[in-house]
Amino acid sequence: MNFSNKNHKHKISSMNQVSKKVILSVALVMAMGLTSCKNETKQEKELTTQVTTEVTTEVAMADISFGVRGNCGMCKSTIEKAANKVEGVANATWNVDKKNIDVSFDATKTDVMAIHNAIAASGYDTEKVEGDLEAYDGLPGCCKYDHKMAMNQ
Ligand SMILES: [Cu+2]
Repeated sequence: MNFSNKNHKHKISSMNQVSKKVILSVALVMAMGLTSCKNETKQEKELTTQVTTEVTTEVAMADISFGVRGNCGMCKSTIEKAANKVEGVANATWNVDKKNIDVSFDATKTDVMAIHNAIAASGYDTEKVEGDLEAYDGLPGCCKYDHKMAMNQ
């Protein structure tokens, strides 16, 4: 009687150990599954973001540099303002010594000629479009540049 009772107890405790082990390993597998799922989702998101950024940069943004005549700081302000007014232009910097302008623009929104035309409309010659004469007449005296001035110096 005593003996069998002992044996019975032993059986129960070993059963408990087995089921504990099973539960633990199931929990472990589930936890690992969850973790790896989360990681995959994160990685996928990161990849998608990277690709989108690269495509946007490659397809949309363009940098150009072309000649624009002008004399001084006021010319710089007028020329850059005219270029920046064109929708899609992100940045325009005119160089007073070199007589040229660097423009970054979104090629899906505008094109090079639209930028030339906008600058010419403000009275300034570009290497492709002559400055509007009426606008030129309205420029301050210091800005009346020489129409034969060399560009891209
Ligand atoms: Cu000027």
